[in-house]
Amino acid sequence: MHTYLDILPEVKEALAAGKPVVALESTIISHGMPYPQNVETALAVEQTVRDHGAVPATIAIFNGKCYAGLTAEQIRYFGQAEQVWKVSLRDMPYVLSQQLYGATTVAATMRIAAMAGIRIFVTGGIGGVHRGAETSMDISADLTEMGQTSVAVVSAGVKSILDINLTLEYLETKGIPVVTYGQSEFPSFYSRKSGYASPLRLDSPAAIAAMLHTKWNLGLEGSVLIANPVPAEREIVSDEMEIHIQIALNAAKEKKISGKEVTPFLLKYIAGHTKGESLEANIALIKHNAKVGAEIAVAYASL
Ligand code: PSU
Ligand code: MN
Repeated sequence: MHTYLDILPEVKEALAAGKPVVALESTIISHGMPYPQNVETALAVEQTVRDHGAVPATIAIFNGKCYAGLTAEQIRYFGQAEQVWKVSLRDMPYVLSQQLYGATTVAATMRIAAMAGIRIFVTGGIGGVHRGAETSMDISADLTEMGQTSVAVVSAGVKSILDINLTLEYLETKGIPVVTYGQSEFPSFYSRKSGYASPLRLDSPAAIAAMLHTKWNLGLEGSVLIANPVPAEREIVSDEMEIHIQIALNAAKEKKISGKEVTPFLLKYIAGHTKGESLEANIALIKHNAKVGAEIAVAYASL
């Protein structure tokens, strides 16, 4: 495994000393947000993790290796380069053996975090079951990976470009606990509401860390989805967002967007048509997730 894994010295030292480490993904940098906000956000998120007592490890692929921990210079590269692959699990062997630059999705980031020994991972939103999946079968590999790899994921819930109800059903099928931090309703990324009750609720990082500890000590492999609602002052009401989502879904259908391009297309389209308001919310919620994720990592490391 070490042939394919390179851990940044600071991250390696923290892991060896049992100190809290938080993994971060890179698809959000290269395919989820425009430049320069993507680079600013990635660096600010790393700083937020540090400010709350943990060591950040942004994960990506290049030179035939998986990197757990990037330098600021490498993050800047991923934010600007044109030829960066969006790498989910199925793409890993190709991108590694071809020595390409790869930004990792939730699924691939989780797997590399697990290889490195990192247990807590912070992102904005996970992939899930797409609307219309009954016929398209478009279900993100993020969900299957969460069913088998023991890395907890902190996100702002599930984005309403997806079918939230079907995503919650799929998480249940895969045995993945879904716990919302501090409220009883499951959040939907831009909004604190979704119309669906959260399967579980916990109100402190310590309680969440205790649940992770219990799950993995029981030998129950797999992830826990920790849903952290967007800060109230940055919330975008669901009805407003739904209009933009419908337009984006229609545009995707018209342009025959398929496969791995669907999610980046929808994200870009919506960001472009909400005059940056959605981008502001996106940045705010991922920073908030970084704070909560670091607090959970600190609590988990103390157990
Ligand atoms: N949702 C977001 N922002 C993102 C993504 C999803 O709000 O950046 C990215 C993540 O990297 C996630 C990936 O793992 O999209 C899912 O892609 P797909 O639906 O093709 O599995
Ligand atoms: Mn898909």
